[in-house]
Amino acid sequence: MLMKILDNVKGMVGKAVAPKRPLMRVCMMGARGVGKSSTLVSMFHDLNSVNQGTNLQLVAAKDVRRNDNATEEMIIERYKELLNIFTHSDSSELVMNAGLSGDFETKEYHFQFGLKGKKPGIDLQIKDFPGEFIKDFPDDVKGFIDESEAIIIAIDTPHMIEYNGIYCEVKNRCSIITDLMTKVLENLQGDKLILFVPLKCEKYYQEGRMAEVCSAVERCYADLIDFIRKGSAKLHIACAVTPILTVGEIVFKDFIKDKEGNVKTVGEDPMPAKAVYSFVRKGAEYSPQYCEQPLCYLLSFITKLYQRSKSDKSAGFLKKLSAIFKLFPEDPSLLYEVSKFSQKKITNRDGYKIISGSAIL
Ligand SMILES: Nc1nc2c(ncn2[C@@H]2O[C@H](COP(=O)(O)OP(=O)(O)OP(=O)(O)O)[C@@H](O)[C@H]2O)c(=O)[nH]1
Ligand SMILES: [Mg+2]
Repeated sequence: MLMKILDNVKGMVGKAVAPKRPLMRVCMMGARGVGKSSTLVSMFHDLNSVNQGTNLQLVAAKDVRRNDNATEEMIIERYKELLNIFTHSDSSELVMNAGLSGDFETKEYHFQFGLKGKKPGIDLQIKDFPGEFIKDFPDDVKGFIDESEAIIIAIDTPHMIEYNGIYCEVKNRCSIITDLMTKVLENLQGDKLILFVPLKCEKYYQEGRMAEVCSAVERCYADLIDFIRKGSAKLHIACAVTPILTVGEIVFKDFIKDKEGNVKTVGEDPMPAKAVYSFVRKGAEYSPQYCEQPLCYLLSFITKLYQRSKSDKSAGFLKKLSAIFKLFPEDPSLLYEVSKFSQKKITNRDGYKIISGSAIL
């Protein structure tokens, strides 16, 4: 009897101390309808193409508690919704009302990656909350920022650029985001990667205006960027502008106008009632571009921090990522492949720019 109890206890202890896979957390940040969820779908719907030409394998994780493929199913479902944008591309010039519907609850997506043919080494969790949360549940959002190693700030580019940017604040809520981010960064406990990701920027890409998009980000988020560059935690924050073409072959045309020819607006702080997009050609197709870049940046950030942790005694700061740093010495080939993948990152063209922390990017 006693032996049996002891055996059970041993089993429990064994389970409790079983090494957990290191976890990296990413938070999609942004106001209502700027394109957070669409970006996520474009980043992860085609894992084969992410994995192509590398020895790394990124897979959607099964939810072990519920034993289902929630992440994969959510991505596939939303991918279909996103494709609806192109339903009439063979017969119409204008993009009809289509695409993703807004979110009302926070969703978590789980992935795992590691070397091809081996057990996954690292868990990746992405949190996607409804844009309304930045106003209605700021403490929750601060919690998400705090717990995440990487924050992707999604930006609606036409609202940022058109009409001299007068609709940027009302759509993108730069000042609320700046406020939330700085409050968390003031008490930074671990290193962070912050990516500003301008979206819906196909028009500017085609017109060769991506440098202008990047400058607009620097202007609209000047206070946050200043804080990142000069604040006490500057050595621990890596930050870059990394635009993505979420859908491709669709360009911004204008905001819808009223009879007098003025931009039709809604709400107390006037926001354009509707943005009008058009297909670049008959039969336009879904063709996202640069969607792998946030991942390249994330992996680059991790490998650089790891290298620094070996030489730098301020490594106490790195405790959040220490599980990954324990993994790399045990598995040098994983480190090699991760850093190889990360070298695909773009740094100085098409609106890409490292803003701060180049030593850890
Ligand atoms: N034309 C165009 N439309 C896009 C693009 N990305 C997203 N959209 C559309 O913009 C709308 C909002 O996108 P979402 O991805 O739902 O935005 P969100 O930030 O997740 O919004 P909430 O969940 O409501 O906070 C959807 O109708 C999308 O289909 C893009 O790159 N180009
Ligand atoms: Mg959403």
